[in-house]
Amino acid sequence: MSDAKPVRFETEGDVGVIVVDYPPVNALGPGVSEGIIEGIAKFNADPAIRAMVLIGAGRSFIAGADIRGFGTDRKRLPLGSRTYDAMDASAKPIVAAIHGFALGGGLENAMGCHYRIASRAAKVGLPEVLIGILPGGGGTQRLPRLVGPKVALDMIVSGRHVPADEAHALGIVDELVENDATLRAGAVAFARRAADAQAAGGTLPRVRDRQDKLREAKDDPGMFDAMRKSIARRARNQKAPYNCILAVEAACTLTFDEGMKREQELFEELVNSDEARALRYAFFAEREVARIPGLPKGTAIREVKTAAVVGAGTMGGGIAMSFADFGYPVRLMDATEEGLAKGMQRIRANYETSVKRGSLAADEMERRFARIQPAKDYTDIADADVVVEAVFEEMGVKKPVFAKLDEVMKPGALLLSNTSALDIDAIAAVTKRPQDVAGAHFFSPANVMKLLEVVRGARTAPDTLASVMQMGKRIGKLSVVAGNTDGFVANRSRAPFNSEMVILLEEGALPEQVDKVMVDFGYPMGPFAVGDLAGLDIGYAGRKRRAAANPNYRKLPIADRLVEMGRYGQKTGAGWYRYEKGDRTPHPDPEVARIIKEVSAEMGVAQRQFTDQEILRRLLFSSVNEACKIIEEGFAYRAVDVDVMWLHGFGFPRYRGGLLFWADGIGARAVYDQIASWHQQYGERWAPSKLLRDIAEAGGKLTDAKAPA
Ligand code: 3H9
Repeated sequence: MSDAKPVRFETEGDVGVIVVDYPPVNALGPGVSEGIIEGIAKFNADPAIRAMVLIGAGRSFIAGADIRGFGTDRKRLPLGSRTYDAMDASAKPIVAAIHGFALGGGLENAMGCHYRIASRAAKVGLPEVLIGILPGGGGTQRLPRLVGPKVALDMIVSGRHVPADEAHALGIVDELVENDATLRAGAVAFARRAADAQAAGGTLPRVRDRQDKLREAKDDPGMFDAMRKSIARRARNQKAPYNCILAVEAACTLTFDEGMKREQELFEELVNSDEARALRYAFFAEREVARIPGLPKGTAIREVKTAAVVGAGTMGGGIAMSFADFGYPVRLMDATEEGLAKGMQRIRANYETSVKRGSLAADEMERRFARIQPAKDYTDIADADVVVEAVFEEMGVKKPVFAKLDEVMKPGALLLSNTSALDIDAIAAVTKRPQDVAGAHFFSPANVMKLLEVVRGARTAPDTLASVMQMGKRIGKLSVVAGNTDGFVANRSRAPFNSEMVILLEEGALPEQVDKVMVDFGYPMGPFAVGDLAGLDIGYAGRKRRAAANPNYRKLPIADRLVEMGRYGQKTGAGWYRYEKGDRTPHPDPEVARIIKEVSAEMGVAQRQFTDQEILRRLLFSSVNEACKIIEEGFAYRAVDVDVMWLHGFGFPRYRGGLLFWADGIGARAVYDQIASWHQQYGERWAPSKLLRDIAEAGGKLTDAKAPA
């Protein structure tokens, strides 16, 4: 960090400009708020200045409080002496000039100003809830006064980013300018007009004085309870969304100053909570995974402008949509004309569903669909910058595709395989350019799921890896690098969980009991219900493959029996649960309970009762142990890689940080001791990871785990 002050003061004739310059995103780091206060005092004292503009340097207005400061003993200015208090007390008008993002404390500062003007591409919002806190800089008191409590509740409880034109329509922003380049001039002109209006006898509008919009709560006092009810499921186990509602409610029932005090109390309840710590960890983990250790500085990135996808099945179609959704022309090919036609139809149907649901405009759908062009054969895709193979998950099918891609694709094209487990080196070996080959494991549905597991083969070139990571970012994915091990990082770390959940049944648990424990923990669905949704035949094929390759493979006879009886899950109306025709609700099935008993008896396993905690720990500790092995063997760089995969690939509850962050909450020592004891009881599958043992013995943290250098 340079010695340069984070806030500087400039003048444009009779307008003082307060410029926040604290890269990369103008967070309210040390000295920023103090600098804004100093600027307001300075320009108020300067008789040559009639009005002020508050603006951000670089790519954003202000992205909010400095999140790194939370959880430390960071000092905060006391109530009554903060930036917005100085704004409220200012005798001269202040105009916030917003470009990029005005988030959290950024929007709170903007709302402290008398006026707000924004560039059309700007976004505003109060996303604090997403990091487990609430807008603690007056946001819960000022926003309801500006837009009414209903809209304020929606924005604050969802944390969503609101585009400038919507913010303008809502009254958050007073005026729009076309682009960032004209923002400063527009704001200075606006400030002069404000000064003229003031000179003509007008008063300065302060958001804190507004009452008109708060009346909405008097007309509809039930809105707060309705909001609590509507979030009950998704906000379970969390406190921040509820404190947000309480704070907005306070804005409607208390005076402004009392409301500010209430906001402060509700903020303090949250800022050091487990929930907030976990969400902050997740926020930084998602950014950390983009950093690839050991990547040579200045590694050139291959620019991806066009894409191709081979295989027009569900995955291939979803991958093609992922490119099209972010503006890339993409060619889709398939082994058969019929497969291609079906694939194109499926894509169209998926888009149409989004239009029907209202999440996609019809004209935007047409633009996206038009970007996906069917390709007749390999020559049609030869000039694409990247090709993603998404054919059947079998080496014998994938290898010939890669041999063909090697033949036709232009030099330097990225050759990616969408595989969830197959050996990427074996795939690369059929080409004469293994340096250009990597795995690109998309999760299903590929156009929806954010995780992209990028698999680094033994010969994948550093610039290939960096280019695929960049490509992932450009198509809206969170890309995480994994090494080439069976199941890579995501599925390998998840595999023991998948076995353990069925083994629990052998010992006396029921699918509905296990599912309830995991839903109560925070998963959107229980693992057995998810299995039924995905189709039980998929896991069955994988188990057969692994059992054939490894005589010590732990078989799962109950799961196998269901599949052999034709119970494939939702698609056959029965799996771990039974389903009514046309309905996806899982119903516990006595027939499944009977099969479980029967197979367990055949296996000679005694049945017993389980506590919820034992179920939870049996499932998650098995994966914690495996994740440690993966890091120890160098297939994941560090703990955040595993945690981000669990958050975005498997629906692990975000407010628990991630698998290894959660385990740290219990403590590496306690986790290790339990695993060691299960090792004694159950044998080899619970053999503890050496890395886990080392961390436990050193009193360390799993989130500090790193691959050997
Ligand atoms: C708040 O305001 C509380 C107040 O109500 C009251 C307090 C009392 N702090 O995401 P990017 C870093 S709470 C510290 O890759 P993008 C980020 O880690 C705050 N650092 O860029 C990254 O660092 P690195 C409410 C921050 O263009 C770099 O900036 N605000 C912060 O994809 C670039 O970030 C939020 O929750 C921060 N506030 O997205 C907004 N923000 O390069 C959080 C970013 O070392 N931020 N960094 O990895 C965001 O949502 C996105 O960063 C943003 C830009 C949309 C702004």
